[in-house]
Amino acid sequence: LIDSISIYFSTGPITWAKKYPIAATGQRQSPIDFNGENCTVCKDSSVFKPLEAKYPLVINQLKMVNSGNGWRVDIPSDYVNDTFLKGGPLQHKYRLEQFHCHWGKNCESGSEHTVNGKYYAAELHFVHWNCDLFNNFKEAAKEDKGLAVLGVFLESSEIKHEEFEKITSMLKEIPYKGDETFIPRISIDNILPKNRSYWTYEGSLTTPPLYESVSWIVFKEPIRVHETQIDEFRKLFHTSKESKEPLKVIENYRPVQPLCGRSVAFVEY
Ligand code: 1SD
Ligand code: ZN
Repeated sequence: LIDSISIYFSTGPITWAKKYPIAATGQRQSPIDFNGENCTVCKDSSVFKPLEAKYPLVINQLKMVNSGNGWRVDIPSDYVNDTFLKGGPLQHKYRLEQFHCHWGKNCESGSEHTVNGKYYAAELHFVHWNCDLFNNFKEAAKEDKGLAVLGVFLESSEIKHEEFEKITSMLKEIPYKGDETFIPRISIDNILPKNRSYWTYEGSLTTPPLYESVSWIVFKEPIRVHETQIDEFRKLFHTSKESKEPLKVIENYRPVQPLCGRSVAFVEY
């Protein structure tokens, strides 16, 4: 079946090094594995200040697009100033730009970061840019300390995640690349895990141009969503409506990259 060929082999990670040499030569590429050997545990606030993430209570009319590599939700400009991520490993204040997701061909893999070599079914990325040093996301995206991405693992379960359903129920409206729709009303806080323990390290974008500009903060506690909610992701097309060779986004995660001597902190709450 032509529509079930993974984009991994057509436009995915194994094809990147040719056009983006940093994929092979970079010293701070993402994602990575988190494990007992490479993490320093910080149990108190002596190393970092508390992490503070603030999002509007509810956001109305959030635009969601099929980017061709998955779905992406853009934060409307009138809400951007009501968002911030600061503290923890961050020396500056960051604003939320968008969030998106990575997944696999089944729930056995799909997350980008792994824990002791184990994959979660999917991984959400909340992409923030440094508003102390830069004027906008685009400027910040290529610079050291430019971006902070908050990662949230998705674990497949038997229970439907009600808030997350506000996203998954709208995916049928954006089957093809370039399609757009609006999520009527959502609360970002309700799709974040309760426990705020996290791993943090200095890394990169996980997709081209793979800029080494990201301070990663990945929550340890996954959110639990129903398997059928993740199934909806795999119905999205990588191609536009007009394409004669339709392909679906059934796998859009990058495999783990070498640590290259970087330190990883695990901050426990
Ligand atoms: O994969 C996303 C990519 O789609 C884009 O959103 C980029 C930000 O410019 O971020 C990467 S990622 O590193 O957050 N996966
Ligand atoms: Zn991502």
